[in-house]
Parts: sequence; structure tokens; C-alpha cells
Amino acid sequence: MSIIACVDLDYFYAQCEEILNSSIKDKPVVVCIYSGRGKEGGAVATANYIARKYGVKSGIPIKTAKNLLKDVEAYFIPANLDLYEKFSQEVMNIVKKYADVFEQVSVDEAYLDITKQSNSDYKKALEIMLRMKEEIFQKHKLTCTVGIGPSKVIAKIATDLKKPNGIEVITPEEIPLKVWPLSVDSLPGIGPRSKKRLENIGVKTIGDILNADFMKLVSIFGKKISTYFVRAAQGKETEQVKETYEVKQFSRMVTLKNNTLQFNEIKPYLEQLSKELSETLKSNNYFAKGISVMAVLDDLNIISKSKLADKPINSEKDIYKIAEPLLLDLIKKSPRMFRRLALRAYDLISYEGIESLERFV
Ligand code: DGT
Ligand code: CA
Ligand code: CA
Repeated sequence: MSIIACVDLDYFYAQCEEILNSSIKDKPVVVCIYSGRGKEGGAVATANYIARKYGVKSGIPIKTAKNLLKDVEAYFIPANLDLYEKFSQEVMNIVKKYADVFEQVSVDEAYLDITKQSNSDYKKALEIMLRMKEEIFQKHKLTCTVGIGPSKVIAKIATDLKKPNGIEVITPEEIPLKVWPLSVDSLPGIGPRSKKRLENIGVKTIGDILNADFMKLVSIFGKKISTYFVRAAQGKETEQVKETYEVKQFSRMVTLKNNTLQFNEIKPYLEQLSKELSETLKSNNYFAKGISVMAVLDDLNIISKSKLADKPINSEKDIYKIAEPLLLDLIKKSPRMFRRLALRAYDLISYEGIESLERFV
């Protein structure tokens, strides 16, 4: 019997901001995606649990969030996606170690098949996942919630039951007690619309699905979806954890202080990006063969140019040497001023392949 774990990082973007600046931790923290239209145009990406108490949540307008929090000291922070990506990569590198098979499904969420590691023993599975939580917290001060069960769906439901900073095990025997009383929309895939349609035929809880007339379900949702509902409710849905392959590229991006097309003004940014990209490659144990320079122009159009190096590289100097002619070329061709500059490394080779690599260098 399979044992699957779901790992979901708590209030992820907002938690990253708290880690960066621990003095905001006890106040409402709201991470915002500004649309650029008006000073407060845009939506909330996420908020910490203190802000959620005031009704702030993902997707609402920033204006609404400001209103909800107008009487308290609160932090509204523009999203820094590069930062969250970096935290995500580092944490996922830890998570991966604890899985027989690892599948990352979003920036802050992954499924782990831990059947072998745990020897199909739920007690052991719990111990392993507690150790993983501890390592993530020790190394990054980041909390996550873990759900463990016989299928992806049950693992996900277990996670949702214990957010934030929790861990929950649901064994096959516990499904009737822990899962069947939950509202149908706790089942992944059932949104407000399906919930309504199920309610219309008297199905309110997950357990109700199993007591419902199957042909009635089929007449509303079709055979495939109805079968999924039933199998999922029984904990018998068997979607496998699919291995996520290694990241195939790294990139760094910067916004220029002033829009410009002057090489002398852009050069320091390219040097900085070369340095950062080199550090990223080295800390992740990679060499790159491909280097690409990209510019976001002042009308937000994008131009880019790439080149393959003769040999795998990861030093700041080697990266810059490839990137500079690419930049000069882009400047020459660009119809408009540069607003942002990015540097990307692709065609990666990991250190693990270093012995075979040595033969090429
Ligand atoms: P949680 O898991 O309930 O403790 O809180 P989060 O914030 O980790 O929520 P989750 O897992 O659904 O989403 C992970 C991240 O994805 C979240 O930190 C920000 C981003 N995100 C979620 N919903 C939205 C959204 O509606 N808009 C945008 N721009 N980003 C979102
Ligand atoms: Ca999350
Ligand atoms: Ca998530």
C-alpha cells in the first residue's frame, strides 16, 4: 500500500517576507501584486495569518485589504517573486531528499511518495516527515504543513486540515472518521459550482458522495468525474506521484534605475547579474553551457540573445565574457531604451557529472 505525503509551505510569499525582516512578524503582512494602474491598483497575492483574521486573503483588491486593515499597523509589500523562487528552490532541495519519488506541483507545494522510506508504516512516515519539517525550519526558519495518506487526494485533504505549521496522518482506516464528515468542497477539484450542484441532490459531505445514486452523479458530472469523486472519497484514487525533473535553467533579473541604451550605464548591471548568476550556479552545484541576455524595453517588449560557450562555465568572469557581446548586440539592435535586464543560464550540467565533465574541460 502506498503512502503519499503532501507538503505545503505556510502563507508562503508573506512568510518569506517575514524571514527577510523578522520585525514585521507580529503584524499583518500583505504581499501585493501592483498592476501599475494607480497607486493602489492590483491584487493581494497572499497574507500572513494575522492579516487573514481581518478578512484579507489571496485575490482581493489591495484597496479592499487596506480598508480591512485601516485601523491597525500593517505591512503592504510588493511581491518579490525572484526571492520566493529562491526560497522555494532551497526548501524543495531539502524536501526531495525525503522522498522515493518527488513531484513539485507549485512554487510552494509538492507530493512525495514515501512508501519505501516508511516501509508502508504510517508511524514511520510520520517520523520521517517530522524530521523533514524540522530540517526545513532549522535551515530556513520556514514552516510548512504536511499531510500523509494513502493517496494524493487524501494527503492534500490532510494538509488542508492542519494549516499552518501542522502535520496530519489519515490512514485508510481513518478515512470514514476524518474525511467523510468534511464538506464536499474539501475534495480537490470540487469548487463552488460543483458544490452547489451536489447540494441540489442532497450531497453535502464527502461521505454523502458514497451514499448518492451513482447514476444521478453521472447524469450531472459524467462518468469520468463521478468515478473520480467516488474513488477519491474512498481514498482509492491512484494517481501516481510523478518525478519532477531537475530545473533546466537559472536566471537573474534587475530593473535599471533609469531607462537607458548606454552601454556604460548598463554594464554595471550586467556585471552584478553575472556575479549573482555565478553564485546561484555554484550554490546549486551547476555549470552552464548556454548563456542568454534578455532586456525588457520601456514599452515592455522583450528582446534577447543567446550563445553557447565552448565549455561548461560557472565563474563570474566566464559568464560576463559570454554575456557582454550579447548585450552590445542587443543595444545595437534595440528600437527602444532598456528598462530591465536579465541573465539566464541554460544547458546545465550538475557537479555530479563532474568526472565526465573533466574530460571536456
Ligand atoms: P497557506 O498555504 O494557506 O498557508 O497560504 P499560501 O499563501 O501559501 O497559499 P497557497 O499555498 O494557496 O499559495 C502559495 C503562494 O501562491 C502564495 O503565497 C501566493 C501565491 N498565490 C496564491 N493565490 C494567489 C492569487 O490569487 N494571486 C497571486 N498573484 N498569487 C497567489
Ligand atoms: Ca501554501
Ligand atoms: Ca500551495
